[in-house]
Amino acid sequence: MIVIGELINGMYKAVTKAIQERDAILIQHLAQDQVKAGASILDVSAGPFSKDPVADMKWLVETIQKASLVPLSLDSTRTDVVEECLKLTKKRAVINSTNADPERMETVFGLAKKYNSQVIGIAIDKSGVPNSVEKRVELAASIVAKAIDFGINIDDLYLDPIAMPINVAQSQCIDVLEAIRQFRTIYDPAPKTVIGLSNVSQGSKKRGLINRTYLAMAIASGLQAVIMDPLDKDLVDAMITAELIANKNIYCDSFLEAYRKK
Ligand code: THG
Repeated sequence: MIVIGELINGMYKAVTKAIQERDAILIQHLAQDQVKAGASILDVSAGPFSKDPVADMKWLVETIQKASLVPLSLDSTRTDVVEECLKLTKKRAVINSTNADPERMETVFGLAKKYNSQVIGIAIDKSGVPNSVEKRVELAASIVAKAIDFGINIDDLYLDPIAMPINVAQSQCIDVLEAIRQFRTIYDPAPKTVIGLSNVSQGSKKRGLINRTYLAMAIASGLQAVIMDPLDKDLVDAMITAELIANKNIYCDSFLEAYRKK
């Protein structure tokens, strides 16, 4: 499983405060702790409340890279912000994200070619989040087609069926799992699949339980990458166990320790 650490995001109040106060230490600890816990990519978002996303995101990228040279997932709806950050990243970055809007795909895949980055393509368009599996697959297929037009390597594309909060869109939770299965059949070789796991429990009680149960089910559906909190030990234990049951690793009695040593 490719773990993309979600914690450097202005959606977290403490992170918004650290960005405003330019508290590099807090951000650098979040970066190092997530990498130590198994994240191989860090998602970076200044969040919806940033008044100056260009300056805030550039500061985050530079601050993180002083502490850890880990690939970054540049999470911004603004492509000008993404490009400024792509100029700074020292490792191959992930652009998070394009949707299926033709104009946005042109811009994002153009940036991916120019800066040799990977791309997350989210199955939404101008009319918003689809409410069926079929629509999700149709949008994902249009993203794959455009990526191929641009000469993007299929291996460098992650498809995201967009996980929705269970308290507002309960029936879509199972649709997202079915979309994960079907996305893998759009093209051969198959693009990778990813979800923003914590979306599912936003606004709910027992968030940890919902997150780890959903992740186990998504792994059974073939999920290969996940944006999540790697510091949630119970979640990581569930992920390791689900991957073991999915026959991704060889069983031994100390399978949790063995995975973490890798
Ligand atoms: N797909 C892609 N990118 C994404 C998402 C996705 N990026 C953002 C998001 N979804 C994934 N990251 C998070 C980060 C935090 C939370 C949820 C998803 C979260 N934050 C607490 C909350 O809102 O309740 C913050 C609480 C606090 O202030 O401490 O849940 O789906 N491609």
